Amino acid sequence: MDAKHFLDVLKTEFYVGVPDSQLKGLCNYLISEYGVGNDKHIIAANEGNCVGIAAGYYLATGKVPLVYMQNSGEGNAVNPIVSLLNEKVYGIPVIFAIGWRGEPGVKDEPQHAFQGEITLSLLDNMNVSYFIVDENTSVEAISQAMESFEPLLKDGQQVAFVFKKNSLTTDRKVEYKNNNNLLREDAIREIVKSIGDDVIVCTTGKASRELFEIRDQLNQKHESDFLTVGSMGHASSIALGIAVTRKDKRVWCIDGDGAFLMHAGAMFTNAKIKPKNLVHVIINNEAHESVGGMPTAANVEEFSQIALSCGYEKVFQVSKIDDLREKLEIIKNTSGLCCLEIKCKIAARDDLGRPTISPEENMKQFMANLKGI
Ligand SMILES: Cc1ncc(C[n+]2csc(CCOP(=O)(O)OP(=O)(O)O)c2C)c(N)n1
Repeated sequence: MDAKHFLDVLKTEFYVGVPDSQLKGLCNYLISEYGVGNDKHIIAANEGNCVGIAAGYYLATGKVPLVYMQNSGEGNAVNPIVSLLNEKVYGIPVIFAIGWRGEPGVKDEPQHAFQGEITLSLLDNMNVSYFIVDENTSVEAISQAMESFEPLLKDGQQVAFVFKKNSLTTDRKVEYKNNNNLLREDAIREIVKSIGDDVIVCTTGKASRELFEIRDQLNQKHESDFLTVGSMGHASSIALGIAVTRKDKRVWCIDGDGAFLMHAGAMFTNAKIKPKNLVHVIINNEAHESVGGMPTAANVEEFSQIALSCGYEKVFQVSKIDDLREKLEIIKNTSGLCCLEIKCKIAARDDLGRPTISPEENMKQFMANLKGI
């Protein structure tokens, strides 16, 4: 179904979400129609923020907003849904559009499996009524679903449309680009080549897929890398937990700007603890490249300066490979909590694969390696 036809039925006038590859049609339509970061359409740092913003819109207008997200974001949204929107609290009506990754019976990546299984029951538990949309769902069916939702919304309840794969499209073309030249994959390769057997905790999305393939290309094992395939935004916290426990090992967190923003409070915790052996790399392409290139929530030129303000001891920003090489040498030869921001373009290889070992195997190898070194 065309995203425009879907939205025409809803008659909503305000949209807030976190981008999702399965909702690319909706995201691209909204961006081409309304732009982003204004009084019509906002991309938020995380799905809980989306719910808060939507609630604010309702308080200001009395109109029902649309919140869009991948089902992996349900967890981030649970608290404000049940303690803010729910009719036992304020009773704020919201329509959700949820991309259903890991739908039972449909092949998908391991991090989506359990979330996919519990997607609908989580909605049930939160008293959010839902309608499932697939490739063949008609606009009439959406209209009927909306008719049945109307009394619930009037009653201050929340409803959801859950989108199966390929069920939302758009013919609008949006080009996502920035002014940077460095490719994320090349930056990650440079880090891998430079850091010997130091430990890496890598963020959700294509960065981890690239890291996995880079190790193969270099004939190296995967045992030094923890791939944070799910739990977007928590890579630097995982790295912190390792760093404080293994003070003898340098730990590199490879973060994305979208992931960093999703749980930006982690940076403050890192800065408070100040492990001398933690290097927080932020690949800043100003975009959610892994799910289609949509812009991230922040308009931040220099994440490294934020790190400095938080209390990181050394901060660097690079946008060229030579400069990256040079800064990696400096970081390796000093100690202290460090942030290395790498400005990258919004791009990835078309033939990028996925890790060929399971998360469980990744963890086993990682732990065995950490124990032995
Ligand atoms: C809680 C949650 N919300 C949304 C997603 C979907 N998702 C996976 S990767 C990604 C984009 C990550 O962006 P960024 O950290 O900037 O890295 P990039 O892809 O640009 O390298 C998103 C939104 C997710 N995995 N988890």
